[in-house]
Amino acid sequence: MMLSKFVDELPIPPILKPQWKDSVYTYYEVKMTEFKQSLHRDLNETTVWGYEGSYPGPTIEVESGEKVFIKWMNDLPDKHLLPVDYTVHGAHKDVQEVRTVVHVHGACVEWESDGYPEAWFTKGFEKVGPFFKKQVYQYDNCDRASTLWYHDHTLGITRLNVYAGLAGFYLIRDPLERSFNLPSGKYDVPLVIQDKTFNQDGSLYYPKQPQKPVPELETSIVPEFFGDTILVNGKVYPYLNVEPRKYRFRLLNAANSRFFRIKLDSGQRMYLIATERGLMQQPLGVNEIMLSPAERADVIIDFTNLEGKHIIMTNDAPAPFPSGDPVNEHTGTVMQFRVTRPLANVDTSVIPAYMMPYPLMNEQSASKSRNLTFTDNMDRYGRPLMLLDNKQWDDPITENPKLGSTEIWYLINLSPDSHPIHIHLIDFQVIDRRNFDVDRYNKEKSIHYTGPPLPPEPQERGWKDTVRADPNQVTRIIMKFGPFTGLYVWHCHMLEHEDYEMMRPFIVIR
Ligand SMILES: [Cu+2]
Repeated sequence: MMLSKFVDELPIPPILKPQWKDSVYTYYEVKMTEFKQSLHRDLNETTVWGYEGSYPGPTIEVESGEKVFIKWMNDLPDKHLLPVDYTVHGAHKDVQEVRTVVHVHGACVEWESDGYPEAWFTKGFEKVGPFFKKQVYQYDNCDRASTLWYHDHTLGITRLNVYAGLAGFYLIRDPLERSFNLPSGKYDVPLVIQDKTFNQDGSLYYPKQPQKPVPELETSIVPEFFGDTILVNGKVYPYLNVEPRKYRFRLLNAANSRFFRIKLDSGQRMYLIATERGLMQQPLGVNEIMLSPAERADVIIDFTNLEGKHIIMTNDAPAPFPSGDPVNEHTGTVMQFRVTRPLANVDTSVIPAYMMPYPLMNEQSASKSRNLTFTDNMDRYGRPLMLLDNKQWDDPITENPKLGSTEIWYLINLSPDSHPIHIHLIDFQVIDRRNFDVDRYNKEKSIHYTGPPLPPEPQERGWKDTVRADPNQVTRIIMKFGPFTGLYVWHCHMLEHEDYEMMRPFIVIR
């Protein structure tokens, strides 16, 4: 379906209001429901799932260190909006079809409140998963100012729940960030970028069958899902009227599997100020920004002296990345900025010269290194099955870092696709990437490098929680485990991979 571009204004998700807030703690209630929402002028209203009646969900804004309690509630119908695949772990015929659990991506949080995939709950908490511990989650927000997001994380149906609309922003602010006089208020705009495909009637399309259908089963797991239409903040190719001044945009890739490589067609630079988990040492002028699923980047775009100009944000990342199909005019377009608003006030915001130190973690401080492979296998129906360390979700836990210890993980990608790897609880630094001999690894189970270590890309020189592990490379990351012990997960953030075994539990032990 061809939908006109730039005919709907960019929606800005509302800021969630707490039920209670005092100097000790803040309490929110968030209900998940099904409703209809207009995603494009020429499209019938689309049935979606959202939080508090909004897709994307309302933005949760907290202060670093604020004690926040959230009661996430499921008030969704009993029947899933999208085709559930009963052959996938956690989604078998004998469990309720509509299950939810919420993970705040990037949160430093106790494990009982992290949204463990088997801590799911149904409508009214009638049924709960085997790892469900509590109804009200507690967030200590021990992180620095950063752009986090919340989304569904239920075992075996995350791809469907997120695609249906269950995602929103969770922003942490702090005094240091405020001290820089960055563009703020209405000039600080979150942009969640996703891809979807629509049926003629405006409903969401998600493939029901893989290429080789399984006659006795209704299946929907596909190697990756790529939509043919791009949405920002839940609108198809929106436009935003801007003033001739600086804006801060928080870019989030919340697509199921699509990577975005973002550019502006004006050729102008964007000033990257923050990676996923905080401000960078100094802003970095870039012409493009690579965002694999779940990665974020905070940028300042300066529209000063561009009165009357229309600027298009574009994407040119192949799907699957890096060697899949090139984009077309639809998947290569994201949104438009129109510099049409008069300047309301003199723009006193700044692009700071220096923000905060980024001390590199010392490799010698690591007490353990782990070799973790990503492999491409096949299931009994002939469908691709990607595994981490050749293990499935239900295999015994093998990653058991000690509280307070530092580890280096060697992400050894033996598959042809790039995989965005996310580790819960902690933030990490990318040490390097290095080409290696995949065939030799498969034979000898040892790494033989074929090139020098490549430093992380400039846009990756900051605290992160999701990293692109490219094919034929070993990507090394370093992190310190804490401040909580308990059961967490690490996984590929391509949701079709995550839902089909490319996820593993890990436990932080004392
Ligand atoms: Cu993957």
